[in-house]
Amino acid sequence: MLNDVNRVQAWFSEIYGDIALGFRLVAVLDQVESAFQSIVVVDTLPYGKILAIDGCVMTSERDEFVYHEMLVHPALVAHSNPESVCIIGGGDGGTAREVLKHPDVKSVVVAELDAEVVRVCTEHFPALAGSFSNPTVNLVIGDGFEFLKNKQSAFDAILSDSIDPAGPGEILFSGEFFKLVKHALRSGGVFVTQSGPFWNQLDTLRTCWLHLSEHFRFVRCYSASIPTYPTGTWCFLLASDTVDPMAEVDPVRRKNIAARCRYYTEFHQQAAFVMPAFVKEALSAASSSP
Ligand code: SPD
Repeated sequence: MLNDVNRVQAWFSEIYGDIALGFRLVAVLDQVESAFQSIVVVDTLPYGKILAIDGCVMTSERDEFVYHEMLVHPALVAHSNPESVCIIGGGDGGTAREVLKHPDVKSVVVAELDAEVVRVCTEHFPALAGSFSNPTVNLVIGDGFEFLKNKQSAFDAILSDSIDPAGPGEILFSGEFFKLVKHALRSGGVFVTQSGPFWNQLDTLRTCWLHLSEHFRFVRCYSASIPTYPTGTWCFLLASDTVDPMAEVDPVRRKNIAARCRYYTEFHQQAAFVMPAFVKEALSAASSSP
């Protein structure tokens, strides 16, 4: 039974289709209408500060490490020498922070659409946005799709740290975008994109899989447990012509990175890629095995 205190407590909720994911609210810390989207920072009891864009949770202080480690490390550990890395989106800085853990990396460019995201994260999420002050990181404010248009064989790894596939984020899940990615990658390069939950976005996952399979020899799906994202299980797609992340990946590289992580372990290089049978089946129409 609810007591009076519980009755007046407020919640921050993400509405995701027919699902609502709620967090007990402590305070609203920031609210901005940028030229592109609505940006909110709230403080919550279970996950500390949360950044939400257009009502969707992007990151939280307490579980951000899962998403950022898992977007970056399976690909960069598998690549034998990732010197030049491009992040599309990534305006909170968390992905760049993880990329910088790789000693081979000589340059990181972050192409973020919205300067307001960077400003808000610099103020409220210094543990993430602090990466922008590293001299290896070059922050470019502009459209990621346009940014990649002029790039030919420029990067060893491209990481799409996007918002959900709606509004300004939609194009980052298109076949057109994946074609640009292919041209912008050096030979031996690797691409990763966040690709939503398999429970509610299996169609998006499958469509991205099929598009990527048109351009890359290996397309692999993996997942991570992210409690602040709808359904709690989030997928990623990794694509490359030469890098199979599940093949013999140097155990020393795996261990060295795992030693600096809180979620990624050397075993995730295999285990994270084990997908449930129904997801495997949904992806099986594509050209390489899920
Ligand atoms: N539904 C949320 C998906 C958000 C993925 N990108 C988050 C950006 C964090 N760097």
